Amino acid sequence: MTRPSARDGAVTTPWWKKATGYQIYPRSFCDSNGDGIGDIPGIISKLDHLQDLGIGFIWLSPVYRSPMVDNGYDISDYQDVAPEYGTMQDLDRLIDEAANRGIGLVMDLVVNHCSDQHAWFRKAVASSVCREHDYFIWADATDGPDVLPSDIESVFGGPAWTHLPEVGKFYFHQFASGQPDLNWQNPELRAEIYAMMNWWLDRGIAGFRMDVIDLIGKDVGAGKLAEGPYLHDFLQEMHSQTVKGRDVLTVGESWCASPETGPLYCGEDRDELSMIFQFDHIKATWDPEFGKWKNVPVDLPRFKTTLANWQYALEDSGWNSLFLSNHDLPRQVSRYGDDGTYRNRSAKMLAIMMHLLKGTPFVYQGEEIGMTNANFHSLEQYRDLEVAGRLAEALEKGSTVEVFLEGARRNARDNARTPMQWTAGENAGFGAGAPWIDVNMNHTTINVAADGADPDGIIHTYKQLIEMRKTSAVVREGRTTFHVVDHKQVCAYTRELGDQTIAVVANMSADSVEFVAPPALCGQGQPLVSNIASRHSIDSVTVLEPYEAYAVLRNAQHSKRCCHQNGVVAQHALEA
Ligand code: TEU
Ligand code: CA
Repeated sequence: MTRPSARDGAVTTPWWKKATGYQIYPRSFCDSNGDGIGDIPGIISKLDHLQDLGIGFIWLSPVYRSPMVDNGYDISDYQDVAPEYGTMQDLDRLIDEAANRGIGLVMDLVVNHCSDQHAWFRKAVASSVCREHDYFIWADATDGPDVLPSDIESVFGGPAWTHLPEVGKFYFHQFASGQPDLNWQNPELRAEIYAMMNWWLDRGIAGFRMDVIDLIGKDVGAGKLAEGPYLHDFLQEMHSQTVKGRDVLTVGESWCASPETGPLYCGEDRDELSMIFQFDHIKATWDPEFGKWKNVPVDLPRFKTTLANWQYALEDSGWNSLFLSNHDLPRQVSRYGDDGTYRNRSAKMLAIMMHLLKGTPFVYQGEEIGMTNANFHSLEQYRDLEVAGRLAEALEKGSTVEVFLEGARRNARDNARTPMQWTAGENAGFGAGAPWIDVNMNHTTINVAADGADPDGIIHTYKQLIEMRKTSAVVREGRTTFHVVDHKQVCAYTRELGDQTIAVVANMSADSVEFVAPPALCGQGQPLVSNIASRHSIDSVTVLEPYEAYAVLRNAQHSKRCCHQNGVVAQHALEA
């Protein structure tokens, strides 16, 4: 295990600032027994791929016991593994086998809500006077079962309240009705959650990714849900009761965090989280009215502004996570690049653009080989409960099935959930049986075996970037400055530390661009990484090829003279 021990005492860079994470969506990663569902033994069989990539930790989407209404984000037992994914023994073996390869395991913690099949909820429904009843959020049906307590809506469509005749009350659920919200106001509930977290930490996991953590401090009566009044008190209490003194990573998912509130979660003096997943740069590309269900082109200046604002907000205290993809988002090459002609080049461009920012990068399974959106053509191919829930709503709002399906093709969550493409063979090498969701037809050309064997494969750029973060202080700590934020095609920034500067330019468009660079970007240096041919300089006028991206490393003397060293030398210069 490369994770340094907290007992060393020395104030060093935390391991997670040098590491790149890799998200596994277990249902879709690798199926070891042919039942069509990915599983833990399947993950173990692919650990060499992750080691080869150089990643430092896995974020494992939920593998707990669950009725799988929302693919495991509805947990019925926090201290057991879903039988379709394996056993606790399998999970312990995964922790060990990953550790043998220097990889930590970060578990998904879903504690804003649980499943309606969890023993807590069953007891809560059976008796209004038991301890567990107050673990959930109830409202009296004063005006009868048809009059909702408030007009709060579920994220998946429909009301956030469901009436239970056997209780005579409504319970609150911000997601599906099978995902009742937990009542964080109850101290006994919080103590149970902390005990559960410690039980996992004692098993040797490397930390937690915390699902919708910005929702736990809610005040439902006041309608204050995200970033509610109790959020930071709870996060500080959680920290002191669980991770304090342990050398682990915590990353909280917060759809509502802003550059103003971001430092509250992860500022160095806050004792809350290591970092958060914020979504400003994702939401910046959605339609103001129909959200992701109506396709609109990416507004690049807006997108860059959000990335820049977050780099600046956490420059001195706090830490960014860096990602464009996860199991809830479309494939990044399809959304921000070109999944046709320029797939290989634009996938590398996005990797270069994101990985050279300050923060901890997260690679979502398949991103490293440029996997694309699912390309589903009928409603029947979708598996996600969100699609059905949101279709009804879009129609009510006056949208059409065609517009909705086009939006879904671009942005539905299932785009990221098709089986991992390992080979060109049957079921893309995912498993022997028919997978639970259709395999992308393009697996015959886009797969791990083909990409890895191609010297020009996307994975090699990922390896290079992941290695740079381990070895280079300027990649990790350099101060970020964005340039030409208003430019409609080019993303450009510099990172500075001591006498070293990394300058990055990325043409995010399918056009060749005559790019006029401001003086701060210009200069000779050493080629660090590129997706076409290596370049030694950014000139005041540079013609960038479609989706071209490259980075140049300069140090004090480079600005004066020309340099003819190659990328290998540059790598050594980084390490110095
Ligand atoms: O996601 C939070 C969430 O709000 C997303 O569902 C998102 O809003 C949606 O994709 C936008 O349309 C987390 C998990 O990542 C997600 O998979 C779960 O479904 C959700 O929480 C509930 O646990
Ligand atoms: Ca299986």
